[in-house]
Amino acid sequence: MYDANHLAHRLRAASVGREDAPFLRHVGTDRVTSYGDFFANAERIANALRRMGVHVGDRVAVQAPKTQTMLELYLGCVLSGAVFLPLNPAYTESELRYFLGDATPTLLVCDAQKHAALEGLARNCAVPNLMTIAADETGTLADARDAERPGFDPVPRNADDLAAILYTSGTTGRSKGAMLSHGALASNSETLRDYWHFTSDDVLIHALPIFHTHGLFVATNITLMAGGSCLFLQGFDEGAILDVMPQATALMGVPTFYTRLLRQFGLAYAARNMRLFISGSAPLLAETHARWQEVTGHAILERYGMTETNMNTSNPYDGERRAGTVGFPLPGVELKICEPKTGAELPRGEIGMLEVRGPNVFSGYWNMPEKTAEELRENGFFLTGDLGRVDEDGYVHIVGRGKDLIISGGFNIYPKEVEAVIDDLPGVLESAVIGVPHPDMGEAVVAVVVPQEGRGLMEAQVLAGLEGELARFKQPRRVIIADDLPRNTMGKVQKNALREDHAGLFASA
Ligand code: MLC
Ligand code: AMP
Repeated sequence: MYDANHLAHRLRAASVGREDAPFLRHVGTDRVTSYGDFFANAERIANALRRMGVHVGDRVAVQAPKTQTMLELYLGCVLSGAVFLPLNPAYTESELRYFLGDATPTLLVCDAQKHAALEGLARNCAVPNLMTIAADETGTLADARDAERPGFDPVPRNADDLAAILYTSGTTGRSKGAMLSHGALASNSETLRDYWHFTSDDVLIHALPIFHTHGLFVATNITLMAGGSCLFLQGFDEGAILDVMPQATALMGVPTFYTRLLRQFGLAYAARNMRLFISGSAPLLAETHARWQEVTGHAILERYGMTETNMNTSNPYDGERRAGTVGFPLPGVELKICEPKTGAELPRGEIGMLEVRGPNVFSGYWNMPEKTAEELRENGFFLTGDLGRVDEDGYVHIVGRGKDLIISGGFNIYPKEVEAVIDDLPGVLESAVIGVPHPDMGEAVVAVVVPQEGRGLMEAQVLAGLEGELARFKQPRRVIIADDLPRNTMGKVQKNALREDHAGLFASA
């Protein structure tokens, strides 16, 4: 009955007739949510959305704790033709203001604890509806859902229709809303389900956030499409993951998950029934790959993706999972290595910019046609901003980034955005924000700050100035006060020199 709705149909197909099969097993409680209950609740939410005046194509922004209700809202949006727009709960009010102003949602669903604080903001941004989700699954959205009946005729949507907008930070400092269609999401999850051999027997440890591609579209969509179940954790907790691992078959995580789990006693025993460990969102060190194999006997399967493209490449399921590589282009995905300036394709083995094309690629940036034109070629190839090469066996290696970007614990931070806030602080002349190696987060944010002449400036003052302005994960772990910034003859700040100077900052952290 979901046939007319491209994505909903594909998310539902594997569980039709298996209403009692478990979808979510809530870790830390005895609660299990069946497929039947999950979809019935999503239909109730779709009814509630219609009742509050959310129309086809309207944006529904969500900044809420990781809950079943939030997943039901995602599905409710898909069913009703609304556009799901999840936001990191770490974003501050000033960051949120930008997203609301840019996306003009019809509904904002926020954390119940922030309702009072956000009422004024929602009003100022002319958001007509404000509802809540609490970490314990209560809230006004749950009340509205429970007041409705299940049963909803899904709004017909085809592959090109918009399903979601995910904001990704921009090199210029302004976040861009990546528009993801029903077809892009559905095709990528179907490809991954098959490539990674997910079936209804799988039990995935789900400890990732659900406001990003990795936890929402990769982890959740694949499980739904396979008809399997998730051991659902509200956040990352290495002890809890180890406890539930014997009941699981698969784990998806960012590299920090793996380095933290390696520190746990009993990992080898806990992992004995596991089928698959997948890593992505940031580079996995070859050292972590080797250590994991030594301890558990499993070779982590590393894959490479982006908000704009979903997943592009993956190491093989059956063949060699080669450490330090992200494997092969997925079926249906074309990948070229190009000369960054001209876009000319380079011969095999040379380093250049990765460009990708396929049904997985996004439809453009929300309200930013000029940005879309810069990054998405007319022929459909997307300029990833990542630098890489393809080796003689066809494995793709990511060797660096053409874009000035820091990835800390799987979250992206654009230095430009942090520099802009620091430069506005009293007493600051200029700043340069860099990523330096960090044993836990992969990279950590460090700011090198030059005070105005005659002004004394302390690390603590700079950090205090950023509170409330930037989400915690974007705030520098260290601030270095310097007399000046190294520049080349063109006057451009030499970030490589700064990265080298401060490379050892967290060596023993
Ligand atoms: C939390 N903090 C971070 C941080 N996460 N700081 C920098 N980078 C991060 N990633 C802050 C907290 O606010 C806290 O600040 C302090 O660091 C310590 O927190 P913690 O308790 O150690 O962090 P924790 O809650 O354990 O989170 C770490 C983490 C989490 C790695 C588990 O960040 C995480 O789940 N990351 C996954 C991100 C993700 O899903 N990315 C996928 C993007 S999609 P304080 O000072 O308040 O204590 C994508 C495409 C693709 O990239 O290819 O997949
Ligand atoms: P995001 O914008 O959050 O989607 O992050 C996408 C970026 O994460 C990519 O452009 C890469 O730079 C990086 N990334 C994702 N997966 C990997 C990986 N396996 N190895 C290296 N970098 C990765």
